[in-house]
Amino acid sequence: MNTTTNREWWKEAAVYQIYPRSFADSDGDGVGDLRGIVDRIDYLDRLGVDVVWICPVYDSPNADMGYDIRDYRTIMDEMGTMADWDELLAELHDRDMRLLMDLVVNHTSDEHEWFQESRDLDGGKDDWYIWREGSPEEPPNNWISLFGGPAWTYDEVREAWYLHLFDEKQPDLNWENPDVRDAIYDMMNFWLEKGIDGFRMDAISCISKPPGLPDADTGEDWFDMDLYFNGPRIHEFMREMAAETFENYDVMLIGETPGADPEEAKKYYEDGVDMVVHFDHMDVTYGPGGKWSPDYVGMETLASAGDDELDAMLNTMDLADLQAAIRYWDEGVGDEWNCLYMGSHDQTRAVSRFGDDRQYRRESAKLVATFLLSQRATPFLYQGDELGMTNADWDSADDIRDVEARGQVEMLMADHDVPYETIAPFVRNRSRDNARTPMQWDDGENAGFTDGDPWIQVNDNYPEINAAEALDDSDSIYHYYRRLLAFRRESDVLVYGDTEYVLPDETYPNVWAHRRTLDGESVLVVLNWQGEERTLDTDWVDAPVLFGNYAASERDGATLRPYEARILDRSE
Ligand code: TEU
Repeated sequence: MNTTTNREWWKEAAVYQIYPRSFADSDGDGVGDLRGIVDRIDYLDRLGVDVVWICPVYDSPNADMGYDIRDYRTIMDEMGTMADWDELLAELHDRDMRLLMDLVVNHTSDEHEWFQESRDLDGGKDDWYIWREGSPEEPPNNWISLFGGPAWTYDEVREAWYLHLFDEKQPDLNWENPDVRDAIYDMMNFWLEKGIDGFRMDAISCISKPPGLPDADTGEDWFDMDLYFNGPRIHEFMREMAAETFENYDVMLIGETPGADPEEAKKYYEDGVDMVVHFDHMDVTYGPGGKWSPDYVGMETLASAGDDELDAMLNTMDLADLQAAIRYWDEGVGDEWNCLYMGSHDQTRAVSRFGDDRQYRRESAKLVATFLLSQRATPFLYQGDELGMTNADWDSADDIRDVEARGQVEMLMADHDVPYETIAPFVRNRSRDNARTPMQWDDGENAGFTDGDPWIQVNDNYPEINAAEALDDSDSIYHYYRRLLAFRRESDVLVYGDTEYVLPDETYPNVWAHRRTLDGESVLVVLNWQGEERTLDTDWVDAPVLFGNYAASERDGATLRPYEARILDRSE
């Protein structure tokens, strides 16, 4: 049973994720920057978040928008200078807020000097990446990249293959080599010494590779990537990293661990990681075949159906599956801790995916907020979700900036022999670019994001959906998040309480309910996850409402309005 005896600041905290490139541009080059964040800290402070995680701002050629690092100790020119970064940290700390940096150490950019030295056999770093000799016609094994296409590229300079689990411009580091590990630990200590409050460890479950790099199991339309994750030396590496780096600091550590289940997660916790990022609740909205398989909808339907219909088809969700995923992780980690997010820079927009971004945008975004902030997990808010920002239309393939989406779109067009227009609705519901359109600050040009040409298109709906409008409107999604964050901060039961899962069931397949209980206090969270009213025949639905997304005057006893969310007082 949970009690508050295991109190930790990072369990009570709310994290706000910033994608710096798309947050705020202070110098008119069309790319968001550190000074842009500094200028907006009060906005975050007012919202009531405690921790800010910024996606990579290190020097990078931006093949994967900063996740391909050229120099770990230098700030990317477009983002500003180290002095700007120092100021950001100081300004956050002044407000008792903390800063997490992204740690990308499974791979570097191919333009990193380590890789340049490694591809040159006289460079002294032969063994810093994962190289294999062989015919340029035949890759060393059958692995495919997580972004699609082969996981190997033949390097003409060294005349050998190198492994990249992600893009070809992201060669994987060879963690078997102790010199590599030392160089990484050194770099981590550089940032820890600068006073950061933790790391979000990118794709950290990928760093240990299986000996001999055997072929993966594969069939006609499936490919098993299990071999890529949680390799045989992963926990040895993590423990060594802990001892050499973060164990010596009071920091928050979040492991992004694709391929981990709760049992595996517990091993990361033993290594010193505080929480892991899991993906099961995201996967529930995809059809059979996974994220980039449109076969269950079919090309003809994609080409002919209307937007509303397609958005619904491409975001199918059985609420019972969502609950199974949440429960699996909540119960699976036992007394340990989870984090939870409904959107990120790698996902589509939360309201478009889990709500209804057309008819019930405001109500459903607030329902998603209530869901996120009422679980036993540290909540991660993604920039713009507090405004109910939505997915965008991607009318032309030239507008796509994301390396994953670009590759997948090319493959889909070639495999199905269709023009881009046929795939466009799929891009609207899958591409990571949806989360990367510029933050909508006001209804001015480029949504107030930049005075220059934005590096990625601005969502057309900024005249209606923007921060200025939201701040002025006490009933906005922003203010709902703000009030709910304040409510959660004061509520031990919402942070630490045990969870009991109540609905959905056969009678109420689209109603979510869960109870949180702690030391005799009890709340019941009920969410009418549909665009229709639903009357509940229970003895609890009209209990006193502690928090809700409809005004008291709009509430109707046992009848829940479309996307209504209530937190009910059920203490004895
Ligand atoms: O993502 C790692 C990861 O697991 C991705 O494959 C993720 O599942 C995918 O983006 C979903 O479409 C991290 C970063 O979050 C991502 O932005 C980077 O592209 C990736 O690592 C490579 O560094």
